[in-house]
Amino acid sequence: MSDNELKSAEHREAETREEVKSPSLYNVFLLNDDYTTMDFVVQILEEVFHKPPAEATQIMLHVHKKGIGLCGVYTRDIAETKVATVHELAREKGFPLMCMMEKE
Ligand code: TYC
Repeated sequence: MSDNELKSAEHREAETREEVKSPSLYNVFLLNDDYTTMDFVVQILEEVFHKPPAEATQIMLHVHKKGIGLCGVYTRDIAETKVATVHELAREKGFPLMCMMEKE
C-alpha cells in the first residue's frame, strides 16, 4: 500500500471510530514563602514528587530565588492529590507552604 493510500485508510478509520483523546495535563508548582524550611521543601520534592536529591535541591533553590517553580506535570486527579498532600504535610508541621496547579 502506498503512503497516500495508507493515510486515507487512517482517515477513514478516524471517521468511523471514536477518537481516542489524551487527558488534559496540569503543571504543579511550589510557591516561595519566608517560613517553610529549605529542608522541608526538599523532603516534599523527594517524597511527593519523586525527585532525586540533587534535582530536589535545585528546584527548591529555584523557587526560593524566583518565587515559583515547576514540580511536575500530571493528569487532573493526580495533580489535585499532589497539591492536597503538600498542603496536609506542610500544615502538620505548621508551615505555610503553598502548592498550585494550572492546566497546561
Ligand atoms: N524561602 C524559604 C526560606 O528561606 C525556603 C523555601 C523554598 C520556602 C521554597 C518555600 O517553596 C519554597 N526558608
